[in-house]
Amino acid sequence: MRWPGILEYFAEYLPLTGKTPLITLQEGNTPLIASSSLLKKAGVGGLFFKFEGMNPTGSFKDRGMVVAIAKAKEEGKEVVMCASTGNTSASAAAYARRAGLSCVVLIPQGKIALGKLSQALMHGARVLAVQGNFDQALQVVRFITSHYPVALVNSLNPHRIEGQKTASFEVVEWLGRVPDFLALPVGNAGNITAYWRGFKELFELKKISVLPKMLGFQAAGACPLVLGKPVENPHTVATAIRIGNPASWKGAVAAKEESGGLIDAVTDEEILEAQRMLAEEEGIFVEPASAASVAGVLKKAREGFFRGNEIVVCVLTGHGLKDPDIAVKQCEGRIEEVGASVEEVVRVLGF
Ligand code: AN7
Repeated sequence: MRWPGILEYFAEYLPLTGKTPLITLQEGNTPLIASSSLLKKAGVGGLFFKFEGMNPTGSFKDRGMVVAIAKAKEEGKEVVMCASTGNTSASAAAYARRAGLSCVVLIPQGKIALGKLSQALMHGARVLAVQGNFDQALQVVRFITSHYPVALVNSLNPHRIEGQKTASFEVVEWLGRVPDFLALPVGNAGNITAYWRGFKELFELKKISVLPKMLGFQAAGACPLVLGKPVENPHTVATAIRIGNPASWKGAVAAKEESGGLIDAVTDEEILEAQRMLAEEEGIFVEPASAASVAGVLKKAREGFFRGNEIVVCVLTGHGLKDPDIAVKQCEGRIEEVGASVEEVVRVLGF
């Protein structure tokens, strides 16, 4: 059967009306991949990767964006706008074009990964590079979208959260049970809010009888939820989660507290190490921010947090091709130069 995308497949769980245009790029239905090698390092009963980088624009943002854009179109909006560390802008630009809307994105100048920038540009968005960070850009966007006829498509838009919660439905459906722990990177905190809402909704509908514990991981240089106060100048190699004052702060704290989970920080070194391990040992290429979920689970495993029989799902939020610069920079020394002859290549390989 053809996968129909989020709006059709999850219609009964979404705020759709008869007038909502059912746009789609066939987002959702992403792989839930069983870990082989990292499972041993984590020392748990089961470790699975929900690879959201397999969505049409390469990140989880497509699930919520398709809902937000469809509702903006339904409401007669012609322009949508967001602030973004990159993935939201790529998704907004693609879905806006799909729906025939104009798109304006505000990105922190010099701090967005090349793949994401290329997407926003290619999909024809107006790209404004703001001389400031994400948090400042979001403040501008919030003001403009509440004073001008422009639809806000950041995750402050409740339709974004509604769409993103569908990932938790897929986890339960494909796993055949509720995981004991759901680990994910946290930036603006929309996604942890959305997953928790999804699980709670299934619980209230009596489709599941237990809830997972939510494990959120921030970068150590951008971990306001761990510190309990905003970070004015956030910094991390994982530019996607370089956010100092998350919009869904309350949602993240509620997810942590209600589920009995935690929000912790991982260093840039731990993030990059997890990114390399995923690529080298599991064959899965994710962007640095996405590796924060795995870095976090490995850190907790070292601390003796797990008993050993738990089922853990790590959400891998974005594809590795989003940020080729960081990837190549880590491996540059491995490129070997060689002459264009059989003898040369045989010599270098030592055959
Ligand atoms: C790969 O695109 O905030 O906690 O503007 O791109 O829901 O913000 C991206 C966030 C994790 C954090 N992983 O999710 C944006 C943006 C990746 C991301 C997050 C983001 P939230």
